[in-house]
Amino acid sequence: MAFVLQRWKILLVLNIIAVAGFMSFWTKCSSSRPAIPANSHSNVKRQSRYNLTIQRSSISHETLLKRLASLEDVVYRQLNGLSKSLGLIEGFGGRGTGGLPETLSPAEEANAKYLREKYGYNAYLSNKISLDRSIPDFRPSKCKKTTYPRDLPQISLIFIFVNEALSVILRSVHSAVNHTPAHLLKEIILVDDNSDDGQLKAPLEEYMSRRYPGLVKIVRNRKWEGLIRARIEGWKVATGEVTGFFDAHVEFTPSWAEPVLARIKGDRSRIILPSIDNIKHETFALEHYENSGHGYDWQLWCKYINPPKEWWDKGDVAAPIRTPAMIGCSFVAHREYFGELGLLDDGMDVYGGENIELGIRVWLCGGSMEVLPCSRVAHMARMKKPYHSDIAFPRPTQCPACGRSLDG
Ligand SMILES: [Mn+2]
Repeated sequence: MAFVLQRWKILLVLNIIAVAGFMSFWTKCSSSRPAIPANSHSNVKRQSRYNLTIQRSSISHETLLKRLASLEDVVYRQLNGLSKSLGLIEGFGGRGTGGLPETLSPAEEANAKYLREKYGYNAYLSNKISLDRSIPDFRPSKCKKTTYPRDLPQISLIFIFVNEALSVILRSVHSAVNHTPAHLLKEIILVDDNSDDGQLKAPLEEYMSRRYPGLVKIVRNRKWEGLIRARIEGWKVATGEVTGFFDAHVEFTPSWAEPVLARIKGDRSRIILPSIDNIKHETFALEHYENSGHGYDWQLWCKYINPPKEWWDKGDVAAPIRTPAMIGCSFVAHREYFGELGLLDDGMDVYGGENIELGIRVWLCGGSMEVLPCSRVAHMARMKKPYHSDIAFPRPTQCPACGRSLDG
């Protein structure tokens, strides 16, 4: 009997709690919009506080809508691609994936001629290849097993261009972002050396501000400066501890940045050159170049050179290769150290001289220059360059770093 009484007591208490809870919920709901008489002072204060709450709630509502809109934008970009409005393609897969050769259909070929002559490469095909396509990983196998510390200096990537095809510039930027760890990528700087192509003005700016908000700076030269001074203009606005200089017709590969930044962290006076592979200008196929340094002949033409015997004797094909010269389409230097070296000679108008001049400068100043087989960047050698119709003129004949003539 006592047991049954106890059960009843428990049930009664539970019922009272449930009813009390329901009543308090009902009271709260019905008082959510209280009727307040207007002529009481304290009630006016209460009313204004109430209005403020309403206002606050409306602001947060707006913020919420903005966030939803931006989320919608992200989803739109993922599904349709921001580049679609430019007639370009984002995402993985599609034509030219894996760096395989691609060709145009006869119908496409009819439209390709004009762009090929304008840019010195098959720009029509470039527009049909995804900005995010993959390319082969040509690193020696040892590099793929190497690990690097997370704590490396940040890099500013500087791309220079004049009247380059938009899809080629965007692919350079996409592959840089895709293959550089986010915590190491300080910014991307695009230096426009006074292009007259309308696509490289507002459409480029709008794309970058929406696709990579806050990451990309665009520098516009008011007159044609040439690629040396264009690189220097990019360096002036860079804020990363390290600066990387690239043509805007390159594609990066996985883990290209870590070995470079680790070597510069070890010694800031090293100028580092990723190994270069070739993007064929007609098919956009990738061509593997063997490990090599950079030298030059008596006419000061830069050329690939086989690494010295002692390098091969060490039996480590992943080791850095010390090199007397460089290739200007892709080099990385500690930002402040590069300034201390005197940057590049701003008296040079066309390409080629810097490859030799900076090599002489850095070796004379106690630094060094090396190629890294573990860092690979693919570069497209164009059929023609926009800088001068005759690239043999004018050739560099002076070496300011040495204070003497180089024309022998
Ligand atoms: Mn180039």
